[in-house]
Amino acid sequence: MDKNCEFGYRAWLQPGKSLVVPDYTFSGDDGFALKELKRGLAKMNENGHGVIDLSVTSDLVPQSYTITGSLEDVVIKGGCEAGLLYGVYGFVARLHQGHTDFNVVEKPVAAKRILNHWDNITGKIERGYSGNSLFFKDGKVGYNLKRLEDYARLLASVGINEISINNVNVTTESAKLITDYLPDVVKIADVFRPFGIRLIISVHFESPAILGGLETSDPLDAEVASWWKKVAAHVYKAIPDLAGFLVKADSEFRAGPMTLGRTQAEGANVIAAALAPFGATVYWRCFVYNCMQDWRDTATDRPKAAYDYFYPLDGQFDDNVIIQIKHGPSDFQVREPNSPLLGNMDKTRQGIEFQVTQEYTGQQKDLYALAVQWEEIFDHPVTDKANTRELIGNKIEAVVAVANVGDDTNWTGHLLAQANLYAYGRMAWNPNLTAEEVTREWAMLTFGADPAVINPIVDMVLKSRSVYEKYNAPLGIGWMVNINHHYGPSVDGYEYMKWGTYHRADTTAIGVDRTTAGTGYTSQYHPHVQAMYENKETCPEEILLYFHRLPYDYKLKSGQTLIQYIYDTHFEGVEGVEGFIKTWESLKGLLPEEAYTPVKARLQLQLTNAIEWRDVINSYFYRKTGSLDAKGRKIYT
Ligand code: GCV
Repeated sequence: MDKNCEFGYRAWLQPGKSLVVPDYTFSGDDGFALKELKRGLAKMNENGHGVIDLSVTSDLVPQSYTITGSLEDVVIKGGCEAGLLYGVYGFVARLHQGHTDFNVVEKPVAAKRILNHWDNITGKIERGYSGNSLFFKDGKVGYNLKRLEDYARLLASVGINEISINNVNVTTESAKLITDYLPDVVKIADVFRPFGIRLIISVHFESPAILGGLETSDPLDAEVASWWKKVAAHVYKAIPDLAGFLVKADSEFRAGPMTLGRTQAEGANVIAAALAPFGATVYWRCFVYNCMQDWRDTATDRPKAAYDYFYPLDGQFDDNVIIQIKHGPSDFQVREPNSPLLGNMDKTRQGIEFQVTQEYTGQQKDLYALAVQWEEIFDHPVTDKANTRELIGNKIEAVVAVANVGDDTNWTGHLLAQANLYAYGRMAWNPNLTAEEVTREWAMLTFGADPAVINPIVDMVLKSRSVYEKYNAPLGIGWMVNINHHYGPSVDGYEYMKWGTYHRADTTAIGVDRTTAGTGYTSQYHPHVQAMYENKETCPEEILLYFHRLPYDYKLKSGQTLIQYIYDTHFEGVEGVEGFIKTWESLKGLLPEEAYTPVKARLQLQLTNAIEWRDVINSYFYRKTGSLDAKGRKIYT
């Protein structure tokens, strides 16, 4: 690799060349964790002597770890090999953050911390913004072994413990990962296993027909059931610790049980029955909606779909099915309420799905701190008793996200997008961590401990979600993007299409009334959550247009009219990006050139994008309303 690119490649696992640690001797467990520990300490400076004792103990619960003692005498214990490994990474990370005394007790809140890759077997990545797949190349499994190991290390260091390797949009070719290509998947599993990471394979719902040559894939057909059993036995013989299968069915033109007159539960259970003997899980996605809506139809409301399909099936899913619910009812927009399915369905196991890849959030050209959004999502109430954070580790046992990596040297394209991957792992491990805490950790591990460098970077990253939101679609309305690639503004791009994503702006008002007087979406929530959204006064203002149709002269709490709010935020968004550029320029000379220059270039791209958003949105609403900006700024007419 080009020497100049090593910084980005190492991401948050920098060697810590300026750190001073004792010359350690090691005792206890001498397995993989010790190897990783030695690697983590390798480039640090030594002074004096110290000892580190490593052990796996049944006194701790699996995956947990403790670190105790002082710099010269450290004891790291894990509840299992993976727990010990997390302890080792946790210890090295704490050295980078200047810790010298250790009294650490760590246990992941969510047992399953999962990344889904939307990698196609062609080598391209659906919604990928940082190069090609790390797993596939030219229509086959194809990877660079060293690179996969380094990737596994990055993921394990933040506690990820399961990954799906192929896109949920499974093709007839990628369907063969459970048959013809299985020997190659075995090799990938071998790379990730020492890092405590188990693989998941996305499977095609119609595999019995596509791969098995059966006439149907009907889940209630006996031959279909026995086909899944036979294939599962074959797969588990090859990869006994495979975590399970992931399925996208009846979604976006993909067949599924409903196509065959069966329920989502019947579809999931036929696969679950085949995986059950191996203790494996079916991850069954709930992203099911009518993607052929007529825009004239105002009765159908897409956000209601997942709840309508799944809620009545509570209690019907087998024990080894986890339903995987996108965090919001739309599709990873900048601002959405939480899905009303979360925490509901008492008799069904649940996972929450996020997107680390920045599909609607700037595509790793624009800076966007997902951690800030996740913190808000965790704060949102979903049931009468709990917010999402409180459900994780209880009702919600899996935290899942779509990966943002590819074969770009720095993994994520935008160097600062590494913060999102880091934050995802840390917040899945512990959703009580704040965006500020994880961003600071990431910044210190990546750029070193100098506050003059770290503080401005942390500040800028934390502001980036709000800045992006300001120049994007206003107040939770979403979707005003280019319909194909989802980057950049196209206000009516989705408006007359079949996707069920309408803002319905006219000359007097904008938004869809989703209250009980409107589409009734709010009634899917628990009563006090419903009451909050139902009423304009109590609905959080930043999401007002998700729930309410409002006139442009509607007065917000600040006293601004809605139209003036739209103008103001769009000017402010551009100013925010200009501020980022200034901040970044102030760091010139303090950062490695390899970090400084490409990030500067991305910030310039972001500025162009923000200006485009500002001008398109402001013109659009000026033309609709004829309202001038109260502050007399330039709006293109
Ligand atoms: C993998 C959105 C994305 C699709 C994605 C889909 C999903 O519609 O644009 O690329 O498909 O979500 O989550 O299944």
